[in-house]
Amino acid sequence: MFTNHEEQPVSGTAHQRNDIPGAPGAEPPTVEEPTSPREPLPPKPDQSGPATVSPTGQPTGADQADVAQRGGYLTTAQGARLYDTDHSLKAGPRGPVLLQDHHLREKITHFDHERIPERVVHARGAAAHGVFESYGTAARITRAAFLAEGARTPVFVRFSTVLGSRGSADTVRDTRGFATKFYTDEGVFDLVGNNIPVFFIQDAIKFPDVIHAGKPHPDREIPQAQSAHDTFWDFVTLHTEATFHTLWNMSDRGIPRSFRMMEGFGVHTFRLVDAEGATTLVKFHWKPRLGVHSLVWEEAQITSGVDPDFHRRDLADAIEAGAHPQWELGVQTFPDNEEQMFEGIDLLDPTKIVPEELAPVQPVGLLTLDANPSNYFAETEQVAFHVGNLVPGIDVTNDALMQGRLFSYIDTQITRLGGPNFPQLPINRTHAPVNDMLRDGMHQTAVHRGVAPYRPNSLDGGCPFLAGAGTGAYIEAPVEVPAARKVRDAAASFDDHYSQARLFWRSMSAPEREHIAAAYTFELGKCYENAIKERGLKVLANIDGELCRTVAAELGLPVPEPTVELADPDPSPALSQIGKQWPVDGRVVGIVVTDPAQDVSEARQAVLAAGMVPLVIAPTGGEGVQRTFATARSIEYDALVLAGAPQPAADGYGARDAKVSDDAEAVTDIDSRVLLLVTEAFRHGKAIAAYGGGDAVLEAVGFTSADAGVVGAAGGGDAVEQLVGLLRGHRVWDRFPPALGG
Ligand code: HDD
Repeated sequence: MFTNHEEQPVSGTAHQRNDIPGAPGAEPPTVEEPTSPREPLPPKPDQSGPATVSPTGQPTGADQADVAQRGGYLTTAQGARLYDTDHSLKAGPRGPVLLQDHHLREKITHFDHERIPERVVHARGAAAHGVFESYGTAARITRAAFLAEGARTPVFVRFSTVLGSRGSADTVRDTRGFATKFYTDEGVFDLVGNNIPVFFIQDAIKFPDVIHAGKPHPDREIPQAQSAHDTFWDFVTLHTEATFHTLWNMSDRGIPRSFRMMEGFGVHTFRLVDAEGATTLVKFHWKPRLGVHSLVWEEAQITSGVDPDFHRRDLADAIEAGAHPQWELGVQTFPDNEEQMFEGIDLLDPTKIVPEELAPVQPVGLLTLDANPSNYFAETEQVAFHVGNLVPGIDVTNDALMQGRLFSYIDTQITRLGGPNFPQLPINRTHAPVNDMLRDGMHQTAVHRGVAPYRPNSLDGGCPFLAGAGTGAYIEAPVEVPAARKVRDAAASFDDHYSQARLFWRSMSAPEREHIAAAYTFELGKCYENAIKERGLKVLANIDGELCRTVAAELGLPVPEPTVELADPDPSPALSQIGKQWPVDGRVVGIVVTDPAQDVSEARQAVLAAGMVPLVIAPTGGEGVQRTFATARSIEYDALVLAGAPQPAADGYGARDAKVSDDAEAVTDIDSRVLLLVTEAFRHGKAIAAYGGGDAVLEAVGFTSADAGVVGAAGGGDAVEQLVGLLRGHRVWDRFPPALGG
């Protein structure tokens, strides 16, 4: 049998390239799109990269827009115009491909090298551009120019998970990275923090070990992006300094609702230096304007399958919609005394917090993320953070974790970004003039002038000269180092691995405690080795007896005795996420209609007026419909409006087909996907409002307006008004059973 293609005439003349545009005999294009070549639109203001100065501080003369995607015609990398990019150059249409096809070779060779190694940790991330506006309140303790009153500094922020590969899911249980690059006039300052204020380990020398334990097992490379496996729990139960960080991971902080709703922490204690050289120790905090909110575990798991890009999409959508996320930067301040302790807490131990009730967080500026990256690879993937990127007025301390980081970040980029010139990549370029004596190397893009990259010299006019304190030099704080013997050891205070974990537990509300116990039960329950589960319970016994008993009962294992004396520290209310009221900006409200043509403009307008996002969910697509019963899943919505009486279910989606309920009488007529949507939303503590017959759906699954967070409404506007009140508390917490000390 012949294919259509084989039936085509294959005579030489017919196949001479007379389809080359403009060639003699060329046919006019038969398709309407694309139209004639035209200049592409200029980049949007938010899409231009950071200022393009060369590493010598000179304008490069080649703005990014000048070298990428310019002009209407396709070209080679060398700028030669192309007439075809879909066919290899062959000896006849059915003949072998010719080695001389330079376009083919250029195209495939470049493609073969498109990927770079992913980050060894924090591989999966999303980022945004923004601006940091300083209040000036930190100016009394630091000379950093970007913290002076009214200073505005461009920033780039990358959020990430730690353990998963680049292609893993967003909503896994993990620590989140929160790394901020401030392009200050005095050089780049990077605040490379996390959404958890403490770390697993106290000394950087253990970092490879904790990461080897957390990453997938080396034999089968499973599980991906999970801590629920033997090697992770083996490590954190043998290195009990990890207890506090692990407790944060098992709490709701390990599954944030959104990057926009996470706190950020610099973790280490930093040293700020004022204009006179006086020093203050500080811990940095980012406080989200929208509050700190989390998913519930089942929601996080479903999301990993339904929308693995959930956090990435949420951040980009919010920024595109103009709902620019904001955080206040704040500092806790401590006197820089010889002990570097505050109220008995060792400030050099990165596994310890200082409760906010002891040292309030003082706001020093506002971060607003207002522009999405134009190109994921160029910006989000190639951005290189480094704890050692400091500016005058901000210095490091002797925290052994921080000290190791000062080496690691610059080193890792050599492998990841292919050489030492990664600071020249557009996203990494400082906005301050650069005048270094670093030369050559892979991917050098600067054309350095002069002959004397050394100093002093007599050939390049003596340049460059050294700056001093009066001319903006970065001068390390002249801190005394007490006489000491070289040791591989840590201070005795580093041995306390439990008291702050207990403080955290005691600060949690009842539903938060229940979630923590469930998380330990799940994670330890996923381990194969009983010895690891038993060791995990021993750690829990040293945090709280009730927590330990609850998890032990679920695991079917005996309850161990604590090995330390359990003190009763005062709770720190600031650690709990529940009980406050927050803005509802950017929250997503699903409006379920039973007919795509149904008018829900009142409800939509009310949602928009409240600064939230309405998504209309209908049985099928249609004008004004954003989701259908086939594409909607509860995890996407913070609240639901059931607008209108249900219609008979489509074939195959009756509740009986889906086994939603045994009560076939009541539910056979309603689409099982809607019933699933509502039952999941209810189980996840989401507010639900019904009007215009929508309460029939509630009845079918056994809910009424007597249930917490379920409201009957007079119409769309009323429904949304009631939902807003409920959404301010994030979830309907009364639906979660009071447990564990509640
Ligand atoms: Fe790290 C990346 C945060 C300890 C070594 N780290 C990385 C990122 C964040 C953090 C947010 C992603 C940056 C980005 O978006 O590109 N890391 C932390 C925090 C720590 C910490 C808050 C403890 C307080 N890290 C830490 C130690 C070491 C590293 C102790 C090594 C000794 N971290 C790295 C790294 C990474 C990294 C291997 C991977 C990719 C990169 O640096 O650029 O160098």
